[in-house]
Amino acid sequence: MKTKQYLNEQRLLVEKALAEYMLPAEGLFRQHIEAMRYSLFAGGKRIRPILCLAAGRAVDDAPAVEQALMPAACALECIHTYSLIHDDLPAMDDDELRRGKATNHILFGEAEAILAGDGLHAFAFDLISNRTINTLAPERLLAMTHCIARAAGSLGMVGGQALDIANENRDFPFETLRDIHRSKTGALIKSSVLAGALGAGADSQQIQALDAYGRQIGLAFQIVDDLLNATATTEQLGKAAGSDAERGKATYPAYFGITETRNKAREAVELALTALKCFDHKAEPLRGLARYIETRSH
Ligand code: GRG
Repeated sequence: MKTKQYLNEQRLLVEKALAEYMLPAEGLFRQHIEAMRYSLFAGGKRIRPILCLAAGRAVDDAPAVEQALMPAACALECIHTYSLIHDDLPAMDDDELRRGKATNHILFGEAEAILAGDGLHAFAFDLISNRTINTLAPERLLAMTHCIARAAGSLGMVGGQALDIANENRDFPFETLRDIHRSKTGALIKSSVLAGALGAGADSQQIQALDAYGRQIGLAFQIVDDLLNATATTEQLGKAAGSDAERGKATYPAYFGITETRNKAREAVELALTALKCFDHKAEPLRGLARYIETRSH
């Protein structure tokens, strides 16, 4: 199956599951849940949940496994969406456009947007710990929960954002940029792969290989994000293009120029593909995803 078709089918499956799991906007907390739903259903490529499902398939392609991974896959999307809402706030990147629509705080106000992000963050762990929708063995769920919580927190995404903010308007060595990318964006992407693998019962050799794959595609994803910010249009991206240069942000293109940055993204994807050597045809979706990450246009 072509990667484009696979991505489309998986995205629809994830959206169907999100629609089933997500709290309805009714009752006492209607307005708050409305704000959460607005960003969660505003579109988005759903790459993190798709990676989780694809990593599970690489280990065990029984349809029941994919079904069993769905709550965790959706939890990853909730965490990602919360991070986007908070990242867009005036205190952070102060953006007005996300996924082609007004950002959460523009529509609901700053306080509501903070709470919508907080609500989605907590809801992610509600999903992954809810026994009525999870069929995986408790020890697998616990391992996945720890993997995702660690990646989302202070040693991962939140830590990376803090490092990014602390270094704004400063000159810093390339190694710091690499650390920011690895934690701010890479950690949640890598944990999406590992959570799928843990849920599907991967052995230690498979975990080691997927750890390397996840690290490389996480890096490639942010390098390409830097490239797109510098080269694509706001219409293509559904978010402000050229904002990194405007803010004088350190990025891969700022360090290396466009051509060398493209080479670095390709190198990371090649390393990711090499890491999958021990997997058979069941890892084909993961291979397609790595190539897609290098060539994506938004
Ligand atoms: C805790 C107050 C508080 C804030 C946290 C953690 C955080 C703010 C922000 C996370 C950092 C962040 C948003 C990194 C950018 C990652 C990135 C490249 C996002 C775009 O992801 P895509 O392209 O987006 O997958 P779609 O819209 O397709 O889902």
